[in-house]
Amino acid sequence: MKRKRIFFLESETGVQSSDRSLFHVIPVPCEKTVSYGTGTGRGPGAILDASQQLEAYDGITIPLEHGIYTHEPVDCSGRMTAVLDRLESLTLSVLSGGGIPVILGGEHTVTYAPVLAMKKHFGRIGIIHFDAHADLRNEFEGSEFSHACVMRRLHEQGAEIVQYGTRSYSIDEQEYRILKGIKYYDASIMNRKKITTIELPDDFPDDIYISVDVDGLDPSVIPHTGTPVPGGIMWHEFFMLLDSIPSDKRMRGFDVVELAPAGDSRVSDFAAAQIVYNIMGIITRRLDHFSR
Ligand SMILES: [Mn+2]
Repeated sequence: MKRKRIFFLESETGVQSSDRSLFHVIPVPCEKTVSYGTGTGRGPGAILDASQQLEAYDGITIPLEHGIYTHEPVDCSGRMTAVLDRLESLTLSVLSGGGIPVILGGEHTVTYAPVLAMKKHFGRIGIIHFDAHADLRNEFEGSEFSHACVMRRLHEQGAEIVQYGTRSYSIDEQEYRILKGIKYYDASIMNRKKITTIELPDDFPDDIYISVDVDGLDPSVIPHTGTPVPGGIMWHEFFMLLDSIPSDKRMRGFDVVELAPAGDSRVSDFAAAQIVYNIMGIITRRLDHFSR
């Protein structure tokens, strides 16, 4: 049964025009290499449904005034590499129109495509990565394009990465981080040192992409995800971190991935939708700091 097309926050905006919208929401209902709990393929639909309950006013401004357009969900049939190719070309077309791509996953593997598109478009790209997991494995369960490998593949492609909230990873991943000088702030370090601001290396790219695996947050905030891990980032702490991103950095796009909707509880779906809208708010309030 084909799902009725839903637009992000359509309840407030109606359907906005594509070429006049700053934000281009791209649903990617992809679930191919999920290893534990399933359901992340239904994540984008659940976020779009929950977005109808958001308030247009986020407590500071009205981010939707900059325009939010929701694309048709990306065709996730066939091989993972084919899905990624489709997503990369759509992201490139959004970027060349001056839009900000907002990717709704889906498993974390989908992050590969928009970041590659950003790298092609901007030359350099830095990823601020929120996750319980490092996603730096060379391969996982026989796949190099597993959700557990996505940051490794991107680092190999020259993307620069800083990780926040990590707390579950292998010794090989840790060795890779150290070998490659990937900066990370594990949840335990953040907690012990009371880290509430984002610190980026001096030479970190000015163009940045934010990748939010919802399991980076604490399961008390977002319980419905494939691989929940205790001890994550709390709600207000998360937005304090995002607000602290240095103002000379340009947030070029972001994703929210790995939501696995429960069906009988809306708590995680709504939290994920609110994260999407709050990040839009943070981006729009920083637009004065740079010309697009
Ligand atoms: Mn994760």
